[in-house]
Amino acid sequence: MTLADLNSRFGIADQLTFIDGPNGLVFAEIDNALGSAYICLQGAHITTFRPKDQVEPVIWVSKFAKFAPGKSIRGGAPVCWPWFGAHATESSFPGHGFARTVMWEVTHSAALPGGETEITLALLETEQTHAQWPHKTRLELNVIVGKSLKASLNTSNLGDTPVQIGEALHTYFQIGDIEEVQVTGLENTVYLDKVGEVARKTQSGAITFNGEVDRVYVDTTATCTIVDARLNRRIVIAKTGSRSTVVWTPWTEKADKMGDFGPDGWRQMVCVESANALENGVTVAAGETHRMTVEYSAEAM
Ligand code: TA6
Repeated sequence: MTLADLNSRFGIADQLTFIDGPNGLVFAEIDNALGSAYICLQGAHITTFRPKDQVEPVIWVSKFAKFAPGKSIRGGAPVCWPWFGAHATESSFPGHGFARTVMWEVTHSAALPGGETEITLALLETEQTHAQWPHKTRLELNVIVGKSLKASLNTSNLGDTPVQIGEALHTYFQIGDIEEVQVTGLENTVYLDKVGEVARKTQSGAITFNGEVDRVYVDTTATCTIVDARLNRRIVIAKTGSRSTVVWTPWTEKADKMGDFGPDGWRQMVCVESANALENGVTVAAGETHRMTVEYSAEAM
């Protein structure tokens, strides 16, 4: 669909416009009285979100992100699906699944009565995706942009046998400085610590950061909060349909190796990812739909 077709079918005056981005990538630009966001049609990738009452965006995107076809974008809210992390058996398959690097199509848009803007995208399956995922499923992302950002990642099983998925909204949140924030909500929760010797531990108190952190918290439906003293705000991360939360900062060495954080971009982000990972993988029965939802909001401290 051309840009003109997208705008005539799904554009909304003064709220939603489709624009050309770098390297032929197409973006939905959402800007209403309550908030603004950009969503790349590749990966249905929300690249940033800012409530109008916030100076700083709530969602971080790297100034050195590679916006290129087939490449994951550093930052935003990458859709990890239909597996999280490395594929269970195929090391050649992409980490975190293929959803974030393939094209999606717009299927719906609406101006909501409360002033929010809604858009729905669906993953476009190809021979390549079927080669990695030989199941009859449909994946949709519904996004509502307002004072908060709501997203719902919906997996429908169109086949006649159950399918097992892993998933995450691998969201990078904008913060003042990683050494001055803490994440609350996961106290006393068991996690897999992926830094150094992989081990299962239990969270004691709030999460603070003074080095690389890469943890998959399991069996948790908790709302998490990023308490940011420097930006004098809290970012609240509420979720449903998710039993894992991943907390990640690459710190300097890993960020440098990844090459798309820039010199110190890692200081201004922390990932708090609503997920279903490890033993929290989801079995979607034939004919059923599994929904994982998040709501991101910012409030003054
Ligand atoms: O969610 C944390 C994590 O699994 C880390 O281990 C690190 O690999 C990160 O995701 C980023 O992965 P990416 O494939 O986006 O570079």
